[in-house]
Amino acid sequence: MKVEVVIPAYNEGTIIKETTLAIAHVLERVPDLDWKITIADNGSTDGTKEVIKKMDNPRIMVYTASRRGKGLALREAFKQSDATIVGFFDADLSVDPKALPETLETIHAGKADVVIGSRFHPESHVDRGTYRSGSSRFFNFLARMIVGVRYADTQCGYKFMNRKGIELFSQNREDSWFFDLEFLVRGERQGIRIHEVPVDWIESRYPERKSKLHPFKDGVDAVIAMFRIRFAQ
Ligand SMILES: Nc1nc2c(ncn2[C@@H]2O[C@H](COP(=O)(O)OP(=O)(O)O)[C@@H](O)[C@H]2O)c(=O)[nH]1
Ligand SMILES: [Mg+2]
Repeated sequence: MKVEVVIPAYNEGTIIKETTLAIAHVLERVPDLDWKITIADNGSTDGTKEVIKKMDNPRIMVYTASRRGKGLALREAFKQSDATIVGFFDADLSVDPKALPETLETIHAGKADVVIGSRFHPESHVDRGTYRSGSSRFFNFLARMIVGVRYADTQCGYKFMNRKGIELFSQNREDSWFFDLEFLVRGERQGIRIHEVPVDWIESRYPERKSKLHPFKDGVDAVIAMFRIRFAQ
């Protein structure tokens, strides 16, 4: 099994090494796994790229995306991958990487084309403030109303897929935060098998770090994006 884990990273220089090592630690212990970790950066100015280069590990690389945007960086990084399973993991390590072996096995065994983490799964353990948790529930409620998506948690920073999922991802057009929603809607329409799995989630594993999300601006953009996605072909 050839696996590539992509970490989208914009100015994550202070935490990227620790996150990468934590994921590598889990991957190293999966038997018969040919793994690689790619940091998908685009224009970080805080030395994110240099931190990774200094690690000097042939399994850990940097991909430099052409423009800003988490969705765009992931789409470009996935496109250049030749792995059989590709996925992403947010740089703040909110999802505990111990979920990885089972996720990979589910896809490898052909039980799903795409596995996505859900913070609303009954078996998930979630450490998250009331405000973030409430706004996330509201986002998912609106997504169900406006776009008609049926997944409980479209935005969790943990999604893995086989080549069918990778092909689906390449059809994405949302470059920013809402690429996940577009991906899932398209997947539902095309009959891709998407499984939601529980995750252990700690919102602030790195207490010093601030979210890159701007609650008001990104909230307004979210509603606009939902309509754009609903009416996109
Ligand atoms: N490459 C890239 N990554 C980004 C960009 N914006 C956000 N990210 C990454 O997306 C992930 C999620 O960001 P985060 O601030 O944790 O968002 P939150 O979990 O919704 O608060 C992190 O790994 C960020 O570094 C971007 O423009 N480019
Ligand atoms: Mg986060």
